Amino acid sequence: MSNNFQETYHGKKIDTANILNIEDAAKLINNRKTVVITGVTGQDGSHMVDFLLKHTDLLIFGGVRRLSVYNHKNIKHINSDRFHLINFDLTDSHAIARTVEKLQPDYFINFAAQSFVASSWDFARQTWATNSTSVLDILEAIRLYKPKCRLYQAGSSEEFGNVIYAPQDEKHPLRPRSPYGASKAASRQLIKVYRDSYNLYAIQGWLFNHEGTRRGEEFVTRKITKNVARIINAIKNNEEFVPLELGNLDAKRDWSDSEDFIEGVWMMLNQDKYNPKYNGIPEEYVFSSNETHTIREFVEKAFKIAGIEGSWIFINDGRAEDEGFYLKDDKEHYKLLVKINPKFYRPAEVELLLGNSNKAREELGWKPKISFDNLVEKMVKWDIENYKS
Ligand code: NDP
Ligand code: GDR
Repeated sequence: MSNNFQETYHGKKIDTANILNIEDAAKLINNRKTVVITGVTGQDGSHMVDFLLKHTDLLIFGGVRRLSVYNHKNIKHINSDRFHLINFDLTDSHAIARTVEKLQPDYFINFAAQSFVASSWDFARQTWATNSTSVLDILEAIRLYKPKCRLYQAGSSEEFGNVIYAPQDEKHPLRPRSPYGASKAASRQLIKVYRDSYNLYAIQGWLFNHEGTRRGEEFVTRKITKNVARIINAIKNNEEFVPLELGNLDAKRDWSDSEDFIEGVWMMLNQDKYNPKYNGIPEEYVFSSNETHTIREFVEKAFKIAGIEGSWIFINDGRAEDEGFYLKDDKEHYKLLVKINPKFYRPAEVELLLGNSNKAREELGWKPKISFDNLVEKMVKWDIENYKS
């Protein structure tokens, strides 16, 4: 991304001038191999840009949609002539077709989505348009304009939903519990139909939850680590603070590090290179840590890393909402750190996710590097170091 910034907002650079239309982007290609990555302002897309700049010589076009206030903090560190932003919106089929026709990408990595499960009940139709209809548009564009383009579509453990066995592997049936989960299950079916019908290299992994310091602040892990930083800062300064409010503490998730999964996505897209037994038909894989933890455990660990040993205590009659996470000070006073707010409960919950990623480990040689403990520590330390009141 060049440094031709034209405006500043609250002292930060914004790069409106550098977002290319497709025709101008096409002029930059000059026979180079190209990848289109959507969702580059998000967690996974931004890590994928970093990964491909480091490990390949691909020309990278990162799709961003038009917003009134730019949110490019996950990509503002990137300064490379091989990375360019393009105007792109998943809900515009013309934009999708134009992107594939004019850029002729060798890879299309679709990380963009309405990715927040809780909002998918409030915006079910928008979730469907963004996560499912758009995938049909991408598949059609690839079929028509660049059938050799390899497509990665971001699938989710939320497709397993109301699980019938654990750990969940590639054979687990799709039993989504939210409009989000249903939208990803639908895109999986579309991908398979197009792969089988037109012989496309089009795949959708099942990625279990993955997190990190670029994670959006409404997802539970980052919400916890940001609030731990806020609360520890208040305690250190002897200031009052409001407790962190959460919903269901007993849901279990299989959490990993986003950067570990990015490498796995690239392996899935290049099975001819990574799988010695590859037979010309791409496989789909589960990516997971193969461990599960409750939200409660994440809370305990995050506060502990910040130096706070809290305890869960029930007040009143022991309803779920009457439980809190408390800090007892040296004068035997209790301070409420975390409370339950039923507004964060979902209309339907996925209670248990526990993955089995052995197929990816055995066939692709993929292995995660960051453990659950390392992940929590990394996120808490980052948020404490970067805390701004
Ligand atoms: P994020 O929420 O961090 O990023 C989502 C990205 O999608 C953002 O860049 C957002 O742009 C973009 N986007 C949303 N709507 C549109 C649109 N209409 N047109 C163009 N871009 C759009 O998600 P993650 O990086 O965490 O996840 C990446 C993908 O992987 C998603 O598809 C998600 O559903 C899926 N997934 C994620 C998992 C996880 O644990 N992280 C697990 C399994 C699957 P903007 O910044 O403008 O909002
Ligand atoms: P999830 O992630 O729904 O698994 O989807 P999220 O972090 O939002 O929720 C995980 C679990 O925590 C419980 N929870 C809360 N969640 C949020 N966001 N806020 C709270 O206050 C809270 N309290 C408890 C939730 O009920 C849930 O059980 C993520 C997304 O990245 C998807 O895009 C991806 O597909 C899946 O992971 C795999």
